[in-house]
Amino acid sequence: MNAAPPALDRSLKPLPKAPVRIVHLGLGAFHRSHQAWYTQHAPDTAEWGIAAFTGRRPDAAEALSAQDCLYTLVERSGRGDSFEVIGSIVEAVDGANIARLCELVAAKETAVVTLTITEAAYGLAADGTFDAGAPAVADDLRALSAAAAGEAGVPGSPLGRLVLALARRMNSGAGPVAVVSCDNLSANGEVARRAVVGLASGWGSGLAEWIEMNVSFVSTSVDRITPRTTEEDIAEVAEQCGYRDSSPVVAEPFRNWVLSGDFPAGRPRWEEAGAVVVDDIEPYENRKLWLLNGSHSILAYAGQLRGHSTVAEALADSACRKAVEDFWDEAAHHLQAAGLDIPAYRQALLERFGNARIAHRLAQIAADATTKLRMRAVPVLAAERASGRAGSGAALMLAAWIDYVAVTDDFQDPLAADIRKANALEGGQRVQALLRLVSADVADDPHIVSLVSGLCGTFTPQAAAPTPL
Ligand code: CS2
Repeated sequence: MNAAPPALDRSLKPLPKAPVRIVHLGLGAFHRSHQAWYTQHAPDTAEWGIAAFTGRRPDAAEALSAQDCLYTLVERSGRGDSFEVIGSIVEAVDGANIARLCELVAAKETAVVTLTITEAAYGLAADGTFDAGAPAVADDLRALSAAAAGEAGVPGSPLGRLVLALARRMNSGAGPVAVVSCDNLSANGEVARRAVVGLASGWGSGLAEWIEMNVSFVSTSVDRITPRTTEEDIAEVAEQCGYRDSSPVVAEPFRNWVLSGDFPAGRPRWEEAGAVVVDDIEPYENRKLWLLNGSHSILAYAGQLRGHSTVAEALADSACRKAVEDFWDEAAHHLQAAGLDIPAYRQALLERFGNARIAHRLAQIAADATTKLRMRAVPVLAAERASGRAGSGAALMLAAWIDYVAVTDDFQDPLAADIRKANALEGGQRVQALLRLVSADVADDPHIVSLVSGLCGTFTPQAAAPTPL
């Protein structure tokens, strides 16, 4: 019998441990395939270590800590896999360890706080504003005001925790810092600012003002398809690399990072690893959110309705592919800025989505629809209607979601209870109530409600195998 391979640690891969200068909230696969990769590949990587905090559970931090915070990035192309050990995360911490978060954010050496906390964690109302009345936000506002008064108060959300930590930074005199949202939201820096400043009102005593003066909120567009790691991936790393890694991460070879904003306390030279720094991020953000994420949402709902479970399978179904291409045609009308090269971007997406070696689960993409559709379908629909066209491609994305929630109860969404309530209604009323959870403007337009109602039923479950193109 073969002996088990040794566990991955720094004796196997002697990567230097850089000092913590970046604090990250949301230690998940995407952070590890994206920002940690860019930090490792920056020329000044030896000066920039990341302390990454988990969200709800400690598991990922425990697993990573047990192997010196090293892990394998499996870059999976259509032709094969390549393996690289990433060492830019130097500390992995349970998100509930608020004392450590405060200590690190309050330290002078910390210059950057990055976020991958999911779109749903920014406390946005359906109209895109910060929702102080949402239950989780209200709890955090109370916890922050208790903490400010010296009483026991521990915010539960990542941004609530960040605000507590920023209060410590204000008091420590460590000076300005950059907060960099890496979630798929348009104007994510501005959204993060609104949420953080909104929550800081719970603390009182000048924190919101200090944040306005000292915290730079950087907007970014982030891209790298990173499916959930499977047991097979773990076994493959053991076999190919000759060590045991409990936490490898699998990603496509493609990666992209566009950033816009100030870093008052410095940052790694990410641009030398391929990141792009721009003055106006909006065209890049829209290109990515509409063309990539929008078509992902179409494939997630239409694809599952037609019996598929991965992006590559759904794209190989001509009915799903047509819906994607129609939506892209619509979105392209509103992506006219110089240098966007939409035809090349679309072609690259077809190749990326078609990489069948990446098993990107549609069920994973289908989560948090109400927040995602607001960024992916609604702006294109609004722009199309403002240009005098129907916007059927974007409306079909909404219709596919509406059909999807009719046939499954197994969905994750911040508004899951409201979706279930709306689902109990019939016909046009049901469609309108569901649309209202995404956007009041959409739900209040009778033409859109009837357009979407008419498109419901487009994707019927298919009995046969996907139609080859
Ligand atoms: C996906 C994204 O789950 C989703 O909603 O659309 O995670 C997508 O894979 C990434 O944004 C790719 O960069």
